[in-house]
Amino acid sequence: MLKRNIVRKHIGLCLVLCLLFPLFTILSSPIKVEAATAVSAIFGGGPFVTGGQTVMNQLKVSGFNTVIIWSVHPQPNGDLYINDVLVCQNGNYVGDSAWATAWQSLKTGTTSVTRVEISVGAWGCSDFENIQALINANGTGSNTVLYRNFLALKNATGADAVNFDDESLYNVNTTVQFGQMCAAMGMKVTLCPYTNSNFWSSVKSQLGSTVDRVYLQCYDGGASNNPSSWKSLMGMNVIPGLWCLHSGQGDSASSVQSKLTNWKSSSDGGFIWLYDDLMKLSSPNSTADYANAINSVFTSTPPTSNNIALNKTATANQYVTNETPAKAVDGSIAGYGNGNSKWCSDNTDSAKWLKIDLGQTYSISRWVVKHAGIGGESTSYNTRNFKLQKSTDGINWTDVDTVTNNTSNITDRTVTAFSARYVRLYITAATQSTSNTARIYEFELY
Ligand SMILES: [Ca+2]
Repeated sequence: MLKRNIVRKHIGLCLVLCLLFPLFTILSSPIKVEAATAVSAIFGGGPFVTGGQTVMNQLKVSGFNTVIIWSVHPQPNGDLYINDVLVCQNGNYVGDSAWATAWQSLKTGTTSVTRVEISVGAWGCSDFENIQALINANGTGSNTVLYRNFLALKNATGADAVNFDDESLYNVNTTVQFGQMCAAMGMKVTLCPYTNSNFWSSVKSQLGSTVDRVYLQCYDGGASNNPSSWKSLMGMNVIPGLWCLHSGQGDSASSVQSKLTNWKSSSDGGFIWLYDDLMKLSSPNSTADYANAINSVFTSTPPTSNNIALNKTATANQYVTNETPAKAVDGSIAGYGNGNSKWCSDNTDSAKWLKIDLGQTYSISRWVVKHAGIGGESTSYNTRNFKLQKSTDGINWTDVDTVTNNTSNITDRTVTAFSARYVRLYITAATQSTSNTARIYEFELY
């Protein structure tokens, strides 16, 4: 509990101090990608409040599918703060309207995010003590200030669940009543234990299916936690969490992937603590790299037997009538004059490109291009210089592999496995000569 407790202690103190000194912030600047069905969650503090739409836009393409804002602090009078910001009072959302709009955007449009959670509690805070006093005084009915304020926060953020991060009170009765209150307003409950398994298993047992996720802290005070043991205690798979690199400590993305692989049989995914630290990192430990590390453990990837580009959506910088982008992914190499199953681009664009939307994220480790010669055309038309590019949003591209001075009819390349939904063939020299016409009979991905 050391490191995290230090962080949390600051935030706990902040809860007290920030009411007087509204100066406390945690922040910085962010990063990018696409999600799988297993849980890939990211906790965040200050940047989720102060980062505005920019942070939301980066989360949407991060590859994380669950975003958890940490943390909500109920006050003795029922007011709700997020970190040091008053957000709900007397049943109304009273925070910044732009912030609520940004949060509501997380699950809309092109995004990897499918779920939003609000996390209550932290080490060194009196949040659950305050909840206990409010419930003891007023109950949990829909007319109580606690209910009305949480409902207002749910509506403002689009939250699907409330994450319970009690690290001090550990009162089963209070926690169960509060959980039932959250369920009554249409939210799930998730638990975030690092210790005190008796308490958490009692809460799970009494709340039943209202609890649909257990985020197990496997860092800091929970560093010795065994997901398999906790799975048995809780009666359900857990979602182990690790702390990203920070201050020369923590887990790299590849270390996250390795640990989660070992825990896979007890897990429904993984989570990363903490976006505030993550946003200071860069590749190979970017936000997207961490999301990919989690997603890749739980994405079953059909190995190399199938061409995943086959009949997927293809677009291009330009094409000649009847020689459409789709003909580069139709599985046919019917030759020129005999079906002519190629994409051809002959305008003046200096770079030609063919973009494939795979419809979902795949892990890819091999790519194949079949050039003009395969269709019986002059090999002088074979593509000379080109690259394989990947993207998680179909807009921003990263080079994966580069081919120069190709003369062959077929290019068949193996690359380090990468995850992407969008892949692009990017051509910088279309032929062996000065002719600027690209002719691609087939573009394949495995
Ligand atoms: Ca074809």
